[in-house]
Amino acid sequence: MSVLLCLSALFPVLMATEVPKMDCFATDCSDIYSSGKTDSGVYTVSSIDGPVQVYCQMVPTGQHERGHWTVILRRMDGKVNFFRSWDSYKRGFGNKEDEYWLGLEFIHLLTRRNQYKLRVDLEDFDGSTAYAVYESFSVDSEADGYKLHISGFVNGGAGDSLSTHNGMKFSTFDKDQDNWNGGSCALSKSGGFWYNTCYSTNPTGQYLWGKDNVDINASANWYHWKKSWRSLKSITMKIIRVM
Ligand SMILES: [Ca+2]
Repeated sequence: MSVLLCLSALFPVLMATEVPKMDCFATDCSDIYSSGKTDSGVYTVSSIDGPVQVYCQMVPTGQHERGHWTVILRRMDGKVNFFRSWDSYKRGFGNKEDEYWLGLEFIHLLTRRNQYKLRVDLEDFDGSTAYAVYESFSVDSEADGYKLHISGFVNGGAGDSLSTHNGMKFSTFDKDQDNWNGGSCALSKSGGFWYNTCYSTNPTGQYLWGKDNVDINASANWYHWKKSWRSLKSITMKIIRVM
């Protein structure tokens, strides 16, 4: 599959197939940037399982979060349903121009090969923003439950709502690997995540458009920013290669 797409990118007339922004040798957005593509947008990178589309956020030098970020999760308008099965979270879903989950298998393949840093960007419905950085981020294989490893928290005003999820396996409504013996966090909190008993952040929870008079306990939130389960307007999780 990937070989075919690479051939079509190299010989578009022969293959009669247009593959925009394809780079056969790019594994992530740092490689895309190195190949001369400096605008943010959706690009196609390669993995051993074939081509993968990602949103690359290219932040110019001179800005605080400069770099070439590979977005692994984006919530921004509630258009996509994130209450999905194990297979969906494994393979990824959504719209790369909009809301999506990149997929656990691809995230694992990336972070197995190189060392990555994670940044989480938050925005509330009043327009305030905050972020959190974890200097090291990796995800184990499916055989190990796609277990999360993070360390090196740096506070960008958001506080640390992810360290309680460190070392947890991933859970969905059809695969309960959390630490709550009394039930399923994914089922109770309407998402898929590295749930513990259950969470300090629930970025794949329900999108509530700021209507916090409903079930905010299952909302898309990040508790330590405002010591509240209030739903957020946007949540972006993105990674960048550091070694
Ligand atoms: Ca459980």
